[in-house]
Amino acid sequence: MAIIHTQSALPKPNHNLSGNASLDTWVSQVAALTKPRKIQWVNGGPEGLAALNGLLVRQGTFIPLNPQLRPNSFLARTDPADVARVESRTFICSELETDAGPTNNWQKPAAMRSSLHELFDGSMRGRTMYVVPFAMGPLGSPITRLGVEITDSPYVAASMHIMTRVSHSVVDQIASGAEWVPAVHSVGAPLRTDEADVTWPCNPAKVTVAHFPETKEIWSFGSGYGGNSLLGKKAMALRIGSALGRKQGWLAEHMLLVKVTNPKGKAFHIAAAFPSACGKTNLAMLKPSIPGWKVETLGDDIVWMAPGNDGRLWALNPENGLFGVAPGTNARTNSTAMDSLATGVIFTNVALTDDGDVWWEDLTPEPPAHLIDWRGQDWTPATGTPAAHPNSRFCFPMANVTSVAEEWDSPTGVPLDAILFGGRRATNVPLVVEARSWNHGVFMGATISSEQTAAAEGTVGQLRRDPFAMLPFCGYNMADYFAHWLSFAERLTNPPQIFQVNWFRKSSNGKFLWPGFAENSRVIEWITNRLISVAVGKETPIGLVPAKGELNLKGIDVSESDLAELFDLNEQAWLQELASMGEFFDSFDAKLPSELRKELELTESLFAV
Ligand code: GTP
Ligand code: SPV
Ligand code: MN
Repeated sequence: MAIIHTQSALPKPNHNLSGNASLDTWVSQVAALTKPRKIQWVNGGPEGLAALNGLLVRQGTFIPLNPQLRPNSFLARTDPADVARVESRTFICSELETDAGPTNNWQKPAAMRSSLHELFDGSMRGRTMYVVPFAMGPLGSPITRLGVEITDSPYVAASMHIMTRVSHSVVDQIASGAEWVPAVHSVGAPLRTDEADVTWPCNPAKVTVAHFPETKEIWSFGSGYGGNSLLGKKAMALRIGSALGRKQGWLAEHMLLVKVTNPKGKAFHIAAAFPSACGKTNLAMLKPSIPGWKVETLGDDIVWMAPGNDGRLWALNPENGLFGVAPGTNARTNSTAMDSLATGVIFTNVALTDDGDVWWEDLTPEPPAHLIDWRGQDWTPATGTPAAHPNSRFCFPMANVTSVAEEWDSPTGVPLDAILFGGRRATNVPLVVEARSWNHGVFMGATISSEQTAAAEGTVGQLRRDPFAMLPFCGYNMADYFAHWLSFAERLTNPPQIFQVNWFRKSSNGKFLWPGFAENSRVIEWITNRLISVAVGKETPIGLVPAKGELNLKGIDVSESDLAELFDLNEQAWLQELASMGEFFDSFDAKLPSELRKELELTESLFAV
């Protein structure tokens, strides 16, 4: 059960001091700069969350949903200009540009500090400044890292209660000398005393999400949305986390984590890295369509991994909740998510039904006759624009997940058997391929490309390299990150096996060739059969694919020709693909580990034979 629900302590009285000198000094300094009307410490627990929810309802940011249909749940509508992560305004501020690398936006720390000083000066005027102490990972686990987020958004403070373990015991641990990450967030919309507030204050023109990996600090300005503002998530657990992991010998990854049990009762732990809005939440809650199989959820977005004394790679989800894509979620595609959404959910930018419930595209085969859309406007099927924003999201605690594995908040994590890399690829990339070796698997991760989604700004559908699904989240030079991954060949005596998957290949008429969702269990079956050598596979230049008859297609309607297309390797197209990978590698100059170039050359040579 989630720690925030078992905590019995009442919220600490509202005062300005924690009793810890470094924490108190930082809070006072941030307050002196941002000039809030009031400072409020939050301490987690259901009472703390309920108080914030109540305030958000009173100020109009939260619309309470019909308690008969969706108890204790709320709808928030953002400013239409604040709907996704803003990668172009996300910065890694290392002293040296080469430590941020060619895939990150870089600014010199001193220059960024001076811009931040200007942005945050008086930015919380007229607002309450919340101080939110939180843990990423189970409290008391040696893997867990602590943070404190200061925010002037009660929506962010409430969401942090779901996404992280907010607890006063974090302050106690900091007082005893534990390391912690300071994170400052402001919506960047100061209020005059005579001015009425809007329901979603923000400052889209000046969004700045800055990370200082060397001093382990985070500053975020202007956006209240998701990863821009819930700073335990992408900012701390991935960007600062990856930089820490490099120094300390572990990995912070944009991955889901599941426990899969086969019909013989053998359990496997699998992590999978797919880019934003490419299927992690859905695979994390997979309900297998094949008889006798079980999938249990350990995490849906972030995994921290470290070698254990047994030479295996151990994995833990540092989050306490899910912030998942709503559109496309329904009883057929993800009934577990639907069941888990029954109560205690914050919805953002979905549509509101006339009976006070939520709706989004594809929730039901036929849309309701009337809705209020994500912008707060009347909507009918004739309106012609989506009723829910394509990046609309639901937010609920892991404890809600009806398929949650009991080990999900185990302080040790779980030993990994397999790692999958994937993306949205309409062409070229087969349904599943197994890597020949650890280094080949790292090459697969390093060269993942995917069509862009609505999870960040940019053109939806545009193909881009998104190595390890970490392009927007790696806190240091991506070439050093590749080298760090390669170094695990020596750190692990029993490494997880690596695979690449692609649920999104399309036929020439634009239809998905693979039914996906529950049917992905068939691919998981082949993967686990490979792990226990029940399947032998067939070699190709890009790795091992299922041999004839090894992919279980009993009970589904995938034609022979679609199956052939799902695994088709067009030599010409692949030589072009490899050339484009080579160009991507060139962007890292001499920093690119030679092992990756070798894997590229080996693949090219295998196409030639
Ligand atoms: P982030 O939270 O942004 O990191 O995304 P995510 O990787 O968790 O993505 P999610 O599982 O929420 O999926 C995003 C979209 O992909 C949803 O609209 C899903 O319906 C769709 N999707 C997920 N799995 C499949 C699949 O197997 N096949 C197809 N065709 N679509 C899928
Ligand atoms: C993603 O974009 O990968 C997400 C959503 O998981 S957000 O938290 O907004 O980054
Ligand atoms: Mn994500």
